[in-house]
Amino acid sequence: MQAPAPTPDASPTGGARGRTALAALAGLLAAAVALGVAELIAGVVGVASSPVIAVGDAAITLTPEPVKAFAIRTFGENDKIALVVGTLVIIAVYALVVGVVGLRNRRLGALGIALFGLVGAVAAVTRPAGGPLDMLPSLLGAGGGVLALFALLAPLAVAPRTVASPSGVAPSEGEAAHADQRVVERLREVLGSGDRKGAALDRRRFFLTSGVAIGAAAVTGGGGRLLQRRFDIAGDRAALDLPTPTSRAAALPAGADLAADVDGLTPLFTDNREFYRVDTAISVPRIRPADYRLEMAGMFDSPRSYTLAELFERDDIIERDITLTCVSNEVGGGLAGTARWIGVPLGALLEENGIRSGSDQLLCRSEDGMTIGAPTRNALEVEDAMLAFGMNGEPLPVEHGFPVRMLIPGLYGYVSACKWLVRIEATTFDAVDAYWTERDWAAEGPIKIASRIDTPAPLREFPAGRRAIAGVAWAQTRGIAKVEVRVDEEDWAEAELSPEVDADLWRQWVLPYDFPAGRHSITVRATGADGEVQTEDRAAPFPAGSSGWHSIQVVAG
Ligand SMILES: Nc1nc2c(c(=O)[nH]1)N[C@H]1C(S)=C(S)[C@@H](COP(=O)(O)O)O[C@H]1N2
Ligand SMILES: [Mo]
Repeated sequence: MQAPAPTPDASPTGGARGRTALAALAGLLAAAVALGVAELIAGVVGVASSPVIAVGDAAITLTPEPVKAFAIRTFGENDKIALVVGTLVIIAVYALVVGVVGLRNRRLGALGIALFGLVGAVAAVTRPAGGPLDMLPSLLGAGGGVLALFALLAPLAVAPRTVASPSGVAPSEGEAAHADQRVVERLREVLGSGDRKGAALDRRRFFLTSGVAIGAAAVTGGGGRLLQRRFDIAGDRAALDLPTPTSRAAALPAGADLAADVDGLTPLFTDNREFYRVDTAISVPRIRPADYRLEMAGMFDSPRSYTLAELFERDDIIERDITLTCVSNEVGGGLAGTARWIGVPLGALLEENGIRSGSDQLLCRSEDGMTIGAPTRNALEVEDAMLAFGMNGEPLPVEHGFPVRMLIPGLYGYVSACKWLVRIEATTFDAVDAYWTERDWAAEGPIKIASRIDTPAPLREFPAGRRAIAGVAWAQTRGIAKVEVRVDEEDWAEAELSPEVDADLWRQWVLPYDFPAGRHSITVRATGADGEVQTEDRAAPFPAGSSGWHSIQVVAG
């Protein structure tokens, strides 16, 4: 018995040019299917896991400052759109090439799409809040893309009419051998070089498959976008009006920000978009303002709950400048930032719920279930401790805890700065461990005094002569009194400090220095307003925060 072989209904060869063009189109459609499937999965996993968004985010993070500045200058508010369009154009060009390569070698084509998926997956999982699930859209999308590519390339290189090899074996075995041969033929068609001589081009099948691919891309992509809408709270956030604080932040003296005159020095206030971000959120919690409730529980005499409107309507709203620091910050690292925050005083709120004296820990719960254990004493006694909902003049960005987070000056974020805060349980350290404490980080995390050199950049070569050595120093709640700099084996020299504004705010420091040609080491140390001199003893961030002097090597040419 002879099964009919597939019969191409078009020209036997199709012409090399036409075939290549169709292969490029196949690549493009495969990419569309890949992106569509990825959007659909992102509709389940979370918006930020979409490869286009993740790659765009990564691109922003990896783009050097001058290029970013150029993009913002050129595209203004549309810089994000320009980035997405640019990303799509690059993907399209890449896809055209993958299609043509795939025609000659299916495996290479598949590899090209897999690589594309891998880039998306890595971008998604390495976001600050990235988790393993975030790789799914890119990986499954790439899987869909490979299938689409194979399906689309198959009609471009149909095997010539298969003829059963005559064999003297018994009919049943002959049939089996024939089936084997067809399987091999089919495999070759799918995996191997499809551009072999004599291969035919099945245009009708190609265009039918293309139609299916376009439909699949549109349905998955469109469906994914619809699904993702349920995550979107950008509109709700933008529509919020922050209340006017009854107590304003301390006025800034003229010339408060030394970064205006010193290239490379960290600005006094950190842009929300530049603000460091540390959290465990696989996908950022998105809480609608209207749905928000803050619940008080545990060791309170009269615990109650608050809507966002109730928090906004209070008459004790404060505005404060506070520098936030992460316990994971290495000596010289960038996990610190300063913002002007607006919120409700934490002590007053705890008192009005009748906090009991036996509580020494506030177990703060975030919408995603994460817990942060803050010492009750600091929450009550540190003057500017607050539940913040405003950051640098806007509602908290979603990544920084929208709509409400806690802040306690003087404590590292992991024991004080719970984002997406939905519940405060007054309890004790004996009764329960919070997330980080369970992982053996110190239960109480007072911020260690620290200083950092921002400029010159380490290992940088610059012309010999006068230039500023500058950076920031912080010791929240105590304040910075002095910063000293040592170049090579010289004596410590005192740097100029930015004006004292508030003890919770870091201070910038600057020391102009005449660099002779050659290699130099620069070291910085700070002294707190309480007299503590920053220790030279090195400690790693784990378990209670890093210590030691920041020291860099530079070369003056
Ligand atoms: N819900 C939640 N809040 C959190 C965290 C987290 O993982 N989840 N990380 C904490 C840590 S370790 C720090 S340093 C600060 C960082 O705040 P930021 O991301 O706004 O800079 O948030 C804290 N609040
Ligand atoms: Mo942190």
